[in-house]
Amino acid sequence: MILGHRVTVVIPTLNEEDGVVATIERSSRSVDEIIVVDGGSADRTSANSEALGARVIHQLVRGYGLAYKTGFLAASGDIILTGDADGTYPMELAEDIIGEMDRQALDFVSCSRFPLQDGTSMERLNRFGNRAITLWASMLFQHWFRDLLSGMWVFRKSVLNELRVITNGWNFSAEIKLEAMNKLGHRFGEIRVPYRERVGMTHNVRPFRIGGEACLFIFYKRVSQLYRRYFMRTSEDQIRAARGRKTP
Ligand SMILES: Nc1nc2c(ncn2[C@@H]2O[C@H](COP(=O)(O)OP(=O)(O)OP(=O)(O)O)[C@@H](O)[C@H]2O)c(=O)[nH]1
Ligand SMILES: [Mg+2]
Repeated sequence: MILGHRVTVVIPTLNEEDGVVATIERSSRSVDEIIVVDGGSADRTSANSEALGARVIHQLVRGYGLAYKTGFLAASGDIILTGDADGTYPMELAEDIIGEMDRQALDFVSCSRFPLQDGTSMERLNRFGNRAITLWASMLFQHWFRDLLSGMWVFRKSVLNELRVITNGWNFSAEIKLEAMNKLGHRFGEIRVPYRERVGMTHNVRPFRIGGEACLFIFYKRVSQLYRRYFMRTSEDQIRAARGRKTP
């Protein structure tokens, strides 16, 4: 338990036998559960995770977003904390972040890597891509995001009911934050955290394709949101309107 909350850590993995060890070892001893969702690793990722006490779920269908959906369904905590299995995110800061979340009455926190504390922790191309995509989303959605593609989020599991996250691939990370910002309003916030250099080799070998797809997806998301707002009122929108909240 952390500050009275039951906390589940969800970590997606694909061939991260070294990184997953660094990630689990850095997680706070006070978390209640660590779920590793493995996308079919051919190395010792699963064995290393189990040896450190994590519960490993083998994903049936590949995909970064699907891994998270699988992990969220299995999580028993009332707070979920996520992070890449490559030792880049400060999992050890769970207590500080949850404390801040309670203080600010936030339901979804995205842990921003920017401004980078250590300039060498992220390759120049990655830094440019992350910044450019974040700026693109900020302009389209008229909300100043600091880091749309951070892989570390801390949120109350109950808010998942309010979010409509349709993607199962890499765009899941952008979409869950866009949804949280739109649907939760002031209950969404970004908190700056330190970011470290990756442990183990990268598997994300197509940055231009992934970056291009992210830009198109963000555009699609904005257009579909505006379309729903002006032309299509779903029962979900009606319920929200009846509760007196702004339609996203
Ligand atoms: N379960 C599962 N995990 C995945 C899949 N694809 C990627 N991952 C994991 O998702 C996390 C994020 O992927 P990364 O390769 O770190 O992506 P990135 O942070 O954009 O790239 P780096 O800067 O190289 O770290 C890592 O822990 C991967 O192992 C998948 O299909 N299934
Ligand atoms: Mg990573």
